[in-house]
Amino acid sequence: MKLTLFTAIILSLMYTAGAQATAIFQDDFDSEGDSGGSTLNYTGFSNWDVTDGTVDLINHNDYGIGCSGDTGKCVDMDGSTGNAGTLTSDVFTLAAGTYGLLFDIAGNQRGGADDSMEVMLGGFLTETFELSADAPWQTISRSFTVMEETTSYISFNHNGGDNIGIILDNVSVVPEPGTLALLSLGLLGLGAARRYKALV
Ligand SMILES: [Ca+2]
Ligand SMILES: [Ca+2]
Ligand SMILES: [Ca+2]
Repeated sequence: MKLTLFTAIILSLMYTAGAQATAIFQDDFDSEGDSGGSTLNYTGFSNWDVTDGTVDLINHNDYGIGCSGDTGKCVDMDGSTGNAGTLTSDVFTLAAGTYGLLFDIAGNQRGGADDSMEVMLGGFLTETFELSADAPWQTISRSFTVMEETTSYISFNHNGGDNIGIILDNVSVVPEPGTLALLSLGLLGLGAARRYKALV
């Protein structure tokens, strides 16, 4: 009986930790540009600057490109000027803790050579992704830990420039129940276990 109560307390604490995971940064590109249309060499992003080259804003199913979730808009990271783009996000603040960077990428969906794109989150993450043209949509998820409050940003830097690039959608940064949260859960659990033992 008491063990069940103990389990319930821990589960509710874990649920609380999960429920607090509101996004620090989130963009699905769906409200960009003209309603229901694509824009080649788009620069009007709400949460991003095109800091090098060009990118195309794609409305789902235009140019034979399907966006993530088969709806809305997404970004062809190699625009239409022969110089692939770099998207750099607005700056956001990260308190100390563990976070997840999540984004959806797919191959260019139009054939030709493999594409390569470097993804960076401030000084915390850097990774290069190589995708064949027919690579299906996939959600990439990477964790990183911030030791003290800082500002940061995300950048996606596509290599080359043949106007046919990796497709990007659904970028977010979310807090994870990190080391500190797990540690405090463990201490609470230890305390509860001690109290339970004392009652036996
Ligand atoms: Ca989208
Ligand atoms: Ca393009
Ligand atoms: Ca290409």
